[in-house]
Amino acid sequence: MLKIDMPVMGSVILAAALVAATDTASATEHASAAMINANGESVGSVTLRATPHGTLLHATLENLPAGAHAFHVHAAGVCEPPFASAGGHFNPGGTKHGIDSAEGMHAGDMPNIHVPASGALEIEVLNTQLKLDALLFDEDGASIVIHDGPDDYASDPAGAAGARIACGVIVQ
Ligand SMILES: [Cu+2]
Ligand SMILES: [Zn+2]
Repeated sequence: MLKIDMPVMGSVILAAALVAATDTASATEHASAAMINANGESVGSVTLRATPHGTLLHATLENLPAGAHAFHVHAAGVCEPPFASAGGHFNPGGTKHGIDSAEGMHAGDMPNIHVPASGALEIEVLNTQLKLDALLFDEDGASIVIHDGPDDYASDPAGAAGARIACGVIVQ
């Protein structure tokens, strides 16, 4: 049995090495998303930068309604109003939604943003579960989505955050 298994194991290891090489090739240090509202108007941008501890997002936003809004990474890179096209939350781990959930969270889950009366906001947030790799940049891409209401950090699958009011495709 051992004589048969050895070559099989060798090819499995080779296949794993090829997959790893492919992943490395498609990983990137920087990415960005141009954010649009449901009318197709620009509401700013988000840059994403790989760090040793996750992805640092830097959002420079304007013309948003004041108040608390959910801020997520969604699984599809398609932003056609009303942005259902962006799919669900980016969730490569197959976990449940929510920063407060013991069975969570999604890699796309992030803290709410709080827009002041001016409608403009600049923030940085570190997403320790997000990597700018081939999982994020898969065939259908990924996006950043801002919701009308805040994420309750618990309700599966999307935090009961209401309508999607802004979206941006993440591009390398
Ligand atoms: Cu969302
Ligand atoms: Zn989620």
